[in-house]
Amino acid sequence: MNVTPLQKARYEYSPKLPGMLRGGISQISVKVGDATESVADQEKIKALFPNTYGKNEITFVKGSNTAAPKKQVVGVILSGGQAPGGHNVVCGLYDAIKATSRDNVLLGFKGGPSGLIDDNFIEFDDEYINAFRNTGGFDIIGSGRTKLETEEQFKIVTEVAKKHGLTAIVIIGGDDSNTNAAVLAEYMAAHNTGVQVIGCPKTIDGDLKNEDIEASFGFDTATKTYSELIGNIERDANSAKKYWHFIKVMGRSASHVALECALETQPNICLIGEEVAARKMSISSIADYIADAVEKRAAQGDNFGVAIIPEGIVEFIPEFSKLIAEINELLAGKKTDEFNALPDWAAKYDFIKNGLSAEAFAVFDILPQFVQQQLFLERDPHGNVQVSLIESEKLFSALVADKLAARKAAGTFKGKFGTQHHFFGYEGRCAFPSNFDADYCYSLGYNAFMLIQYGYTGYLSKVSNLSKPAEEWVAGGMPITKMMNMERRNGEDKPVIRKALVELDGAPFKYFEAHREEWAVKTAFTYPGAIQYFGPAEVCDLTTRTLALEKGEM
Ligand code: FBP
Repeated sequence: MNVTPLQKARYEYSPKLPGMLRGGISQISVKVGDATESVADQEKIKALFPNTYGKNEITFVKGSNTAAPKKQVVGVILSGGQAPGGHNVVCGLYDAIKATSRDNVLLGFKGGPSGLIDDNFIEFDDEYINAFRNTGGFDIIGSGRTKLETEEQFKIVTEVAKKHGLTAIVIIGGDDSNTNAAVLAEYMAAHNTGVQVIGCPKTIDGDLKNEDIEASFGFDTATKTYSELIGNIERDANSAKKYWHFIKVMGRSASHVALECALETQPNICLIGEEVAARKMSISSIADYIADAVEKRAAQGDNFGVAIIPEGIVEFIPEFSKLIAEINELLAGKKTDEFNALPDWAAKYDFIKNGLSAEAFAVFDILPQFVQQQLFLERDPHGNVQVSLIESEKLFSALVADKLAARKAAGTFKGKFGTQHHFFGYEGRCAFPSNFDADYCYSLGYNAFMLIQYGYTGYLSKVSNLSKPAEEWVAGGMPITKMMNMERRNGEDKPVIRKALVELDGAPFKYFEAHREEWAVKTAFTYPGAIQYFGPAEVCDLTTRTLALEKGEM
């Protein structure tokens, strides 16, 4: 393998562990905390998880290791979208396993959860692992989005586990994958398989967090990567002074990524989906809001700016969600064929006009034609509109252009409005993990093995106090059932980990809200620059603004 100088230097980096996990496995003892309850729907969750519900919170402390010695054969999977640091979770797990006994084994199941079903695996050794230390990506074993959730799948996993003599499975994933980890843990316990299941909190979207999990890994690196790029664009905009840049950033179900990037770069505009939903904003009112900033800046001679748009924005706009629901209905079943057989867009447009309610059609009709067509062309295997494929950065720049044209005609807007569009998503998911993510992930993996060694199952590896130096981090575990509630999913009531949306009364949003009016009109851009891996801690080990604000440290 060709190795770049940075890659080589990162191989040598020693991730920092929380103080209580330092000094060797034999010096890690366990402190059992309080019994837990789920965040809501306690009786229902308890009934669904009779073997794993209500377990105690766990913290590791310095002291003699009292875990009963046994040979450990652990299987690990990476699940869902890539997030920087995933390799280090595997490395931390491997190092803890091997530090306990060289006879212990770590198997990596390939291509995500389906690797466990297909029994597609490799056994890790030092040489293999060393080539992935402190690097980005999930290519160490690959990832996938197959869901492990049916009884049939659990039976197969049990067979695979039996074949390899697995003592534990570690699932590295987001809220859905860890919900499934909890269900698998319950199944394994109910069937006396002896297989423990431990989860690790991953997702660049930042929406797997709660009072126990302060951050999902990957959020730090991904937002720093996007913020570097946004800062560079801001500087370009401020140099050339001729474009408004519309930048979409990843984050389908929550706007944490957009918010963090805004806190890092102080753009003129940043939309927050949760606020749009709470204030029931319409497409037109959002376009007006942006156009107002363009007009005010133009009046002071600044015909340039930067607007950040979260990937999932359209689903937060109530009238847009209703439109999508009606389109899905309109094309259900055989009607898709009927629609596709129509000769041209004019005929299709008539079909749509006749099929939608007047309210939904009014929304459809203000969309630029390329978005109207995207709504009908890009469908998922179930025939539903793929909202994530809608180019919302182009949608809003087109709507703002319409608004400004009308204002120009009315004589209120006298400036220019040249635009550029960007989508930052995949650029950040496999970046070399920041020191924070490298340390956090390694600690999560190392800690996951401590939970296994002490016999716990159905727990999420928990490392907290993250805004402090790693020495002061606190390592332990929390029963996944504690984070669950019942939600309606695909027409059924299901126990799930509650997804964390941006809280409009939380410190990060409040900070943004207090400054955005000024940022909208002034050129208040800030330029974070590239992630630094070597150098002073105040530059290299900085966590996110979101975390600092949540912890009251900013
Ligand atoms: P996870 O929730 O699995 O961590 O993935 C998040 C994400 O990166 C989103 O931000 C993005 O919308 C999505 O994955 C893209 O998915 P895909 O890789 O399937 O295109």
